[in-house]
Amino acid sequence: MPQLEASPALDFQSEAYKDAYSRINAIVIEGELEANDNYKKLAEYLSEHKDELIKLARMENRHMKGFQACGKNLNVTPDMEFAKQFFAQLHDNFKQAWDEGKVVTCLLIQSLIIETFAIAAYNIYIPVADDFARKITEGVVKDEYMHLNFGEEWLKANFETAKAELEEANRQNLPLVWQMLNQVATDASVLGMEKDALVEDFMITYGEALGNIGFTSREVMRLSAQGLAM
Ligand code: Y39
Ligand code: FE
Ligand code: FE
Ligand code: FE
Repeated sequence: MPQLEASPALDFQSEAYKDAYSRINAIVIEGELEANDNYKKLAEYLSEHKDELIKLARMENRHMKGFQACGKNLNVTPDMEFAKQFFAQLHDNFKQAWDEGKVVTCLLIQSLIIETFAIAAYNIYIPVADDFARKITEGVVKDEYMHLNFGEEWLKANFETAKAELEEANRQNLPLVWQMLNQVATDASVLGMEKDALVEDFMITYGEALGNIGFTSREVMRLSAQGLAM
C-alpha cells in the first residue's frame, strides 16, 4: 500500500535509525557517483547528445553532495564498502555492455532501471525524511524524472532497432533490482519506507516508461514483472 503519512515513531537520532541510515545513505551516494560516471560514458557514445548528457552527469554529482550532507546532518558515516558491493553486479553489467558497444543496454540500465529505482526510493522517502533531507530529496527527484525522460525519448526514437536488445537487457538486469530491494528492505523499513510501496512505485514508473518507448501493454506486463519474486 502507498504510504499516506509519515509514521509517527521515527527517531532520527536513535542508534537503530542511524545504523540503517549508514547503509541506505551510502547506497544513494554510491548510486549518484556511479550515475555521474555512467552519463559521462554515455556522452562519449551519443555524441549528438553530448552536452545534454554532460549536464545530467553534473546533476548526479550535485545529488551526491546533497546526500552526503544529509548523512552529515544526522551524524551518520555512510558505509561505502557495503554500497559498492550493493551495486557491483549492475555496475559490472553496465561496464560489460559499454565494452561491447551496447548503448541500448547501457541506457536501459542507467536511464530506465536505475533512474526508476531512484524515483521510487526518493518518492517513498520524502514523506518520512527529516526536514533537512526532505528538502534535498524533493529537489533531486525532479531531476531524476528528467534523466528517465532522456532515456525514454532516445529509446522511443530508436525503438525498432532497440527492441530486441531492450528485452534481453531487461531480462538480465531487472531481476537484480528485485534482489537489491530485498537486500535493503529491512533497513528501508527502519527509515519508514515499506517494501510494498517501493515495489508499487517502481512498477508504475517503469511500466509507464516502457509504454512511452513503444511496448504494448502485454509486453509491459511481461517485462516489468521479470524476475519479480515477492
Ligand atoms: O540516477 C540516479 O541518480 C540514481 C543513482 C541514484 C540511485 C539511487 C538508488 C536508490 C536505491 C535506494 C534503495 C532504498 C530502498
Ligand atoms: Fe541522481
Ligand atoms: Fe567502475
Ligand atoms: Fe539520475
